Amino acid sequence: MNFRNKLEKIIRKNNSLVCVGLDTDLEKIPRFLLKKLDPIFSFNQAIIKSTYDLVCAYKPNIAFYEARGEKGLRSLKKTIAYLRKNYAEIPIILDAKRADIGNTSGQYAKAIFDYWQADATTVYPFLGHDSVRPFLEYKNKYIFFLIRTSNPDAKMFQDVKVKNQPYYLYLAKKVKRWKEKNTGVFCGATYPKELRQIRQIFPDRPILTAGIGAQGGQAKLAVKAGVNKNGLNLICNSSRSIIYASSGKDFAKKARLATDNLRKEINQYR
Ligand code: OMP
Repeated sequence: MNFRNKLEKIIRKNNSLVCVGLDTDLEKIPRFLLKKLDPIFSFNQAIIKSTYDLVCAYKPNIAFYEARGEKGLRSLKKTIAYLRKNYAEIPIILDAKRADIGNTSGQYAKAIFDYWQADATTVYPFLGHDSVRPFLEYKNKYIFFLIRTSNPDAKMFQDVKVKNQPYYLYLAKKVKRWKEKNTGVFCGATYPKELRQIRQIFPDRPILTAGIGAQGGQAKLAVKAGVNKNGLNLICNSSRSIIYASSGKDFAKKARLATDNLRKEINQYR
């Protein structure tokens, strides 16, 4: 099943637009887990077991695993294998934010889709179509183009005027004309006005957003701006405010509560 079908199915099944970000940092996980053979995997496994029926996707950010070298990469591999084996209906977005010349992108795409077995990933589109083509050739997979990032300094370059409009809008319109359709876009939840503009350009494509929670984005504004006309196809990632909801023995239970609270809040505004 391709990413889009998988996503639409799980959104309906779990009645959820919440994506839990598996941004697992050894410094932040409950101390008692450090006794385990693979603390990062044990943490992820517990979070997944406790939230799988409340989410529409999981998004591990590869930086958190690469930062720990071989050990971290092994934890990521185990996490993805665990998801594939036990919760195959839930899409995995491997957040890797790649961008390079086509020849190198081909290797990035191979790594993300063939080796890591992700369903989707994040890519910067601003090098142009030839740079992203190798990703797009994976027809059953999905690519989220970063159009408007969530950080405070996003304005610094993304608001620069290009042909009488901010660069992020110029980029969104250009990307829309590319013939491949296995693409969605990313816009930070911290920028609801921009999210609304981007939804108008892409009336029905899946949009990935992040920034609700730790970065101060408000669910109400982001959801109203970002869902399609059927209240679907907005993937709302939240990482720290869910996975670190507690640093005690009850961390998985508290993560479930945080996920469910966010799910309910989002559903109120869909
Ligand atoms: P929290 O702020 O802890 O909820 O994490 C947000 C996650 O979304 C991190 O993995 C970020 O790297 C990612 N993200 C952003 O926060 N801002 C962006 O502009 C883009 C992303 C992303 O591509 O997911």
